[in-house]
Order: sequence, then structure tokens, then C-alpha cells
Amino acid sequence: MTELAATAVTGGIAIITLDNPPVNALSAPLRASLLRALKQALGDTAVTAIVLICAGRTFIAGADITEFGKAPQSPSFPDLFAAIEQAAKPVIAAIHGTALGGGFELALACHYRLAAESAKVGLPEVHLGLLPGAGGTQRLPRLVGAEAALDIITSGRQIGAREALALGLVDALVSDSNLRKGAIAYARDVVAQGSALPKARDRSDRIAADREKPTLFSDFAAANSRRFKGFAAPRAIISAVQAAVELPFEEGLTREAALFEQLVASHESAAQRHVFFAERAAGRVPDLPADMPIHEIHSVGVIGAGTMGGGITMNFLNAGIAVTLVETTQDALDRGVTVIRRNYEATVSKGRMRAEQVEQRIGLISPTLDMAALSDVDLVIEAVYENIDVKREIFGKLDNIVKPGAIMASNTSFLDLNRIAAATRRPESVVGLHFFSPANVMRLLEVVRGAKTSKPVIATAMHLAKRIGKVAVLSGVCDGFIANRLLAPRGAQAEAMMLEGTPIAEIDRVLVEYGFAMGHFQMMDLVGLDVIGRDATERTVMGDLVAAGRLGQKRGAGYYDYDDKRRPSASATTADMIDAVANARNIASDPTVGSEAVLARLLYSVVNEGAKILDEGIALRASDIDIAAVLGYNWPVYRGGPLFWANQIGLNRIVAEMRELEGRYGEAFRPSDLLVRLAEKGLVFGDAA
Ligand code: T1G
Repeated sequence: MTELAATAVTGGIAIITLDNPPVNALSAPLRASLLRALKQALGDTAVTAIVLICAGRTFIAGADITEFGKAPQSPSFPDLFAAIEQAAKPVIAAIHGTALGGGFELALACHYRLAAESAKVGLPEVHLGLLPGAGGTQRLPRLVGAEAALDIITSGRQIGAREALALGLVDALVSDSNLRKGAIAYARDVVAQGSALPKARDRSDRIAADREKPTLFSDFAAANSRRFKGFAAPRAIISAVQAAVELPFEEGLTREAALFEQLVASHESAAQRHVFFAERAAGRVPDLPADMPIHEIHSVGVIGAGTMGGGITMNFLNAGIAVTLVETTQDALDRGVTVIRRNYEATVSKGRMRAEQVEQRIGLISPTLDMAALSDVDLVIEAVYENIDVKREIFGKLDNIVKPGAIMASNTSFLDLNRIAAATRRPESVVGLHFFSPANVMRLLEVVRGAKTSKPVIATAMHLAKRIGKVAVLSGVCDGFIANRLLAPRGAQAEAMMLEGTPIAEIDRVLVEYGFAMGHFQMMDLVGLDVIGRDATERTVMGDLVAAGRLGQKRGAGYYDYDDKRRPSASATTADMIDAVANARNIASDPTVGSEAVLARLLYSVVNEGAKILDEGIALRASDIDIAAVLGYNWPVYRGGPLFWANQIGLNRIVAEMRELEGRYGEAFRPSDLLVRLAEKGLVFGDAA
């Protein structure tokens, strides 16, 4: 059996190299192999010190997440880490890439930590609904103090090598190209010094100081209550770090383990682990060979410098890609560039960007009123308003301007991409790139595959998404593609319940209680009712509100009234408008009572739409639909997305309840064929039906 941890001894230094592609996840086989190598080196009298280093692109990136939920396999993390920490010879972690989770926790159990200059360390377990379960909540506070430890663990952020050195997380830095040699030299120096081996667990100075701050933990919890709302892991992390300050090390480890076991068994963590893998699965397109040639994208054109065009442009500027920005008037062009500049300046003021980067990025824009300037770009993204004739006219012109092989993309959010492609002589080069507002923030990018879009163009779009920090989900052509189509029923049901007499504040409260950042009507007010402007075929409350100038939060009144702090409150005017529209449309009063009943109306309709999107082949897989909801509509990540959530409820129960709802509310609740097939076979979304 090839050992995943191989040892080479040079000049008395044992270098144990871990090699478990792609990210050296600390799987059970790797833990076992490492323990064998460690014991062998400790028993070898020729060995005076031990270096742990990794092959490939990164140090250990954490426990093997695929092992969660399975029977634990030895050696356990605590056993392996105790063997390292209690070793009689110096053990030095040589870190490159990203030492994360259990990987960084292993480094904390080592006596010394060396980092390559480009390395990063972190404890991102919180993003999986977990906490560092291998001593991280106990060792880290002893090195950096409770406050820094709470920030690092609850944020899950990656810390660059220089900051790690300053914090005392690593002991020295070496150049990227010199990590192995630097670690050997460092080991030799450690041996030569012959001093006692430092153990993080023995450090008490930092936590002694923390014991003098009795409200440290309650203050931290209170200061972050909004950010942590609905999430179990942050609260558990606070408890674990508090145990590090208040309990002896071993008791703190026991406390940490108990909290970890609770989290790893929770629905929330299962949902967040599902999202982790779903994000990565979304980038895989079955019918695209792995070696599919892609177009090199060195320059981009964006047509339209409005809200979407500006946000789209920023994605490319952030990736260092030049953008030719086209508008029809100088005023619109100037306004577009000004908004981009202001966005960057706001980021600088938050300390998340250096001031000199603003000019660097703005300097990548070539503003122009002349579409002919797009003749040499590799990709053009059209981001003008949603009118099929305007888009077809633009693509007809582009066809005569852009170079052979250039990709022409539309940011359309629901129009028929095939009709847009048909305006050109090269539909194989036309693709949809549907960004979500604000386009420079939302991570979802729907790549819309037209009937004639070529495979290299799809492969290029999927690859480009990752390059600009987006998660691409491939969509077929339909009204609303995936995310907008998926969530439309939630709005329809919310507005139906409103007209039946269910208070809009109750509907919104149920959605916020479920975990959405805000309810349906509050979101409409935030976006602006005039912006949403639907092609209503009949009288609507929104239409009456707009006619009355109640455009939403920006006007201090929409569905809700807003005080000077923009806090929403019930509006008698809106209540009267609801009654007037309900009467005009002969809608009987029949309020939906109870949170569960309101939630079922709102979200079962979404689950049903997701099943249709999947059954029609618009989405490649169930988890893509979950990703579209989580990343496109902020579906609470600890719910895993609509289809993952439906699986947890049980499809049989959903079908039965939908049939009752169908009897009262009709078609929208007729269970889709796929949903019925899965339920009848005792299957779940994600199974082949
Ligand atoms: N376990 C299993 N597979 C993993 C993995 C992991 N920890 N990390 C990544 N992969 C797979 C991933 O699914 C993908 O597979 C491939 O590796 C490349 O990943 C005890 C309990 C390291 C920053 O949360 O953040 O330790 O799709 O596409 O963009 O306290 O992967 O190719 O088949 O993301 O270069 C804590 C998770 C675990 C880190 C690299 N650690 N990973 O990003 O590549 S819990 C994490 C990442 C834990 C301890 C606790 C990123 C990355 P495939 P990728 P990347």
C-alpha cells in the first residue's frame, strides 16, 4: 500500500510529506499513515526533529468533509494531535497554500509553524455549520486571546501569512520557493537551541487576561446577534472559546467535542455541507469533455452602463480584465463610470480595498459611445433594458462588428435567448450570462445555454464565472431561467394570500422566521415598486400603490410606511387598497392562519416549481436549483435550498399537503409529475426518478 505520508530523512531531520490530492484533506487513511510515519520518526535515534509538509497545491485543507455522518475511523483527530503535541522531538508544520480547519488545527498541535509568504490559514468550519472540532477552539485562544479567536473562528476568514505572523499564529515566514529548505534549516536551529518544546495548550497568559473580562462573551454575542441570527454554530463557538478561558485544557477539549457532535448531527450543518458540495458540482457540465478547448478572454465589452452594466463591469475590473463600456449618451456613460468609482470608494472606506486600486480598476475602463469599439473584444455582454426588439437590434449590429470567435452574451433575465441569437448569423456564439443585482456582489451567475450555443462557448462561460468569483449554474431557455422562475410562485402566493386577507406583515414575518433576510413585501419596497413594474393583466395592489406614488422605501411609503430610520410599519392606506382590489376582483376573505400554513403556501409552491425546472431539464441537477436559490435569492444557507429542505420534510408529506392545497387554491399546488414519482418510490430530490 502506498503511504499517503512518506518520510525522507536528511541530516537528522525527518521530512514527512503528506500527499492526498486534491487538497490533502485529513482523511482517515491519511491520519493513519501520518501517525505511522510520526511514530517511526520518533523511534529513529538518527532523527532529531520532524517537519510536516504537503505535496500539491496546499497544506491540509481540513478534515475530509465526505467522512462526516459516517462511523468515525481511527486514529481520531485528538489521538493524532496528542501524539504530535506530546512528541519528545520538535514537530514543525511547513505551511503553503491554505491550511484550513483540521489542517490548521494540526499545525496548532505542532510545536512550531512555518508559513510560505503566500500561505493562508483559517478555521472555516462555521461555513459548514460546524466549529473547529480538533482542538482549534482551545489552542487558538491560548495563542491569540479570546477576542481574536472569536473573530477568526466565527468569521471563518482566511488569514494571510503576514497577519498570521503578527498574531503569533505562525513563528516564521519563508519565501514560497524555499519552504522545504527553510523548514529543514528552521528545524536544525530548533534542535541546536535545545530549548523546551512550546505547546499551545500550555500557554496561559492570553486566557488569564481574558478571565479579567467577565462580559467578553456576552458582549461579543450581543454585538453580532444580527449576523448570527438563525445559525447554531456561532453560538456554539462562543461557548467553546469560553470553555478555553474558564476550563482546564482537557475539560475544554471535552466541551468542544460535545458541541461539535451536536452541530455535526444538525440539519443546519447537513444543509451547509450540502451547499458546499453543490456549489462545486454546479460547475460540472456532463456533456462537456474535461479537455474542452475554451476561448481566452482578455478583453470584454459591456453594452449599458446602468445598474446592471456597471455591476457587471466591476466583476471584470476586479479580475484585472479591461472593459470597453458602451452607452448611447455621454451623460449615461459618465454617470455609469461615476457610480462604479463611488462603489469602489465605499469599499476603500470600509478598509476592504486600497485607495490606489480604485484608479487601477477605473483605468481598465474604455468608455465609448461607439459600438464599433467592440470590434476586437473577446466577449461582449449586453445589459440594456428588457425589451426583445432592442436586444435583437443590438445583436444584429454586434454580428457585423465583433471579430470571428468573439462571444456575444445577453444579461437578459427572462427573454428568449434563442430569439436574440437568431438576430445574428452565428447563434453558436451567443450565450446568456444572467447576473443578479447587485451584479458585483451576488455570487450566482446563470449561464443560459441556447439551442445552438456551442460547447466551447459554454465551457468558456463556465470557466470565466470562476475567474470572476461567481458560481455558475447552467440553465436551459425558459421564462425566468432557474432562480427567477423558481421564486416567482413565492411572490404569487404572497400576493394571493394578501388579497385573501392574510396581513402582509404576517406573511413577511413567516419568511423572516424561516431565515430570509426580509419578507416578500419588504423586499418589493426595497427594490422599488416602479422598478418591478409587472405587465399586469388585471388590477393589482402594486399598480394602485405606484399610481398613488407609494413607490416603496425610497419614497417612505410602499406596501409599508417607513419612518425616518426606514423602519417599516403597517399602513392603513395599503390596507384600504388591498380591500379595494380584492372587492374589485371578487376575492373572498379567506385568510391563511398559522405560520406553518403560510409557509407551506409560500414555499411548497417553490418546491413544486423546482421539480418542474428539473423535470424539464432546464437545470442539470437538483442541487443546482438549491444553489440558484441560496446564491440568487439568499435562501437561508442553513436550510440548504428548496429541494434539500423538501427532502428533509419528506416528499410524501409535501405531496399530501399539496393535494389539500390544490383543492382550495387550484393549479399552483398540483404536485408536479417528478415530485409524485419521487414520493411514490420513496426517493428524494437528487435521486434518479
Ligand atoms: N474535504 C473533502 N473534499 C474537499 C475538501 C474537504 N475539506 N475541500 C475541498 N474539497 C474538494 C472539493 O469538493 C473539490 O472536489 C476539490 O476538493 C477542489 O476544491 C475537524 C471538522 C481548500 C480553499 O471547510 O475551502 O476540518 O469538485 O474546487 O477553489 O475541525 O476547497 O474537484 O471533486 O473548492 O481551489 C474545514 C473547504 C473542513 C475547507 C480550495 N475545511 N475547502 O479551493 O478548490 S471541516 C474547509 C475549501 C474540518 C475540523 C473540521 C476549498 C479550498 P471536486 P475547490 P479551490
